[in-house]
Amino acid sequence: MFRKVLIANRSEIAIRVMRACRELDVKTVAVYSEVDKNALFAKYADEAYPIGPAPASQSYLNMDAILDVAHKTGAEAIHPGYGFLSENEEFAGRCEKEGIIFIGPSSHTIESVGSKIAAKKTMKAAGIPVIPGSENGIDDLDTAVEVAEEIGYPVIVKASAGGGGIGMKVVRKTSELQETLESTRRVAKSSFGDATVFIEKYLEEPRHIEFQILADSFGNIIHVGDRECSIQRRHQKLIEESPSPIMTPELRERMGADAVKAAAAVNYTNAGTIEFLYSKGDYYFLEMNTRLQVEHPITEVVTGVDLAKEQIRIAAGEKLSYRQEDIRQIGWAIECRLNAEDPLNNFTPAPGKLRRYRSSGGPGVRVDSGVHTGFTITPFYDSLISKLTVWGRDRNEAIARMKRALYEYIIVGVTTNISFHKAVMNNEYFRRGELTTHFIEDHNIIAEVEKIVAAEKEKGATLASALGADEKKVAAIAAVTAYVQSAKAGGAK
Ligand code: MV4
Repeated sequence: MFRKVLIANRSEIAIRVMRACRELDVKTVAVYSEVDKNALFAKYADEAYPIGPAPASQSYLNMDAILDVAHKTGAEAIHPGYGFLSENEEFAGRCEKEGIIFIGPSSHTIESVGSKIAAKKTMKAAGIPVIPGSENGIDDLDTAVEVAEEIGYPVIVKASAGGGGIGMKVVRKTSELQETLESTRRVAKSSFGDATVFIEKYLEEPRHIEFQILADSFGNIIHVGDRECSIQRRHQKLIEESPSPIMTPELRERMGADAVKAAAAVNYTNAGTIEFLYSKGDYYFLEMNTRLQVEHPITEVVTGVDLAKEQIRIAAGEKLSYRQEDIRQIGWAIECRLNAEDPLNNFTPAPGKLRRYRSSGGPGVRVDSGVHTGFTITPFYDSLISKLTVWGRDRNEAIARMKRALYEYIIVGVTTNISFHKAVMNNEYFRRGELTTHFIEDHNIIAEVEKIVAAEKEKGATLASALGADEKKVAAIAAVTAYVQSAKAGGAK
């Protein structure tokens, strides 16, 4: 096992990885940007070093500065967390060259799934279902028309180097094809430096289902079950659950076996995720994520597997400590991402200082967070405040716990999306497990959020005037009132 690991990330995921290190008796090195000097993760570490100014390009993406700290502190390995350098083949490659172990797959594996066209070809050759479409990049209209007519409209044009939903557009008829081909190529070139695009059948209301993978350096690969991540906004996941409400033992067997095959096809090692789109009873390989994901806690909660510790053990050359038959998903987990953002203003980030922050707890509740009262959420990084994960013996118990926990949160100083999560937990389609990637629009969730926000404001204002409190205290009182009211009402109604 390593003696010392550097964590090249910030906030809750840096803490998550350091917790794993501490349980493994491994010393931790944090690196932080100027605005994170007083962040919890920097204090949690055994050692912490500044790596540059706030903009990520000058700090958390600054390979030279990070590698320099690793060498100077004698860290034997680097855990990249998610985002930032976690799926950067150049960084993984530099670690390999400089004798530092990158806690993730090889730079070669990262590169081989970075191109969507190449990844799709590899998976198809391995016998894994892929969405019908062009085998190669498309640069002329004639080929595009031919492919589109063969698979039938609607089709989607996607950037091969794309990610995060950027560089993809739906085409519903031939007359739109030329313009979309050109515009998608332009976006692909400017966003990813590679104009290559491809075409595939557009699935109208798919569900996003993914499988967690663990693979060691001895050829052992297992899957650690499924997650469903259909509830998202502009390709930002907001709610995830495990298992997927549509999962059956037979489907899990088939998809899980394909996920393992997919990992084997790219010589995968460490933790990874195989994403599938599910539509009308069929599933298709979508892409592979070569990192520990934001939503990993739901898998940990239903399986008992500590994914971060497994990652570190694998990187240190240990064999997988589980066989496939040891993995069982017990009960139900749901994660809500609590962000500083305004669901009533297009989910626009709402950075600011947390004047009060109190999270939830109690039975079946797990909180992964990197903030504290007095901490400022800056516009430089994503606006995650807290990942709230609950476990229940079944889906209904998990939903009831989530509602109870959401009402226990007290956050004053920034606008959050907690109201959005309350609305979803109350939605009849959500409660029935009827999810799609268009869930928020399809069920007019924002109208429900408006009602919740208005009711909570009203409650706060009434109490504030009764107490003769000034304007500034109203928000704080509203938050406390919600907490007290929910306790009185039994919370999870
Ligand atoms: C699709 C699709 C429908 N049909 N491909 C969005 C992110 C990118 N990685 C792939 N995405 C999609 N690809 C075909 N052929 C719908 C989406 C999609 C989506 C996928 C997963 C989760 C949320 C999504 C939201 C909108 C669109």
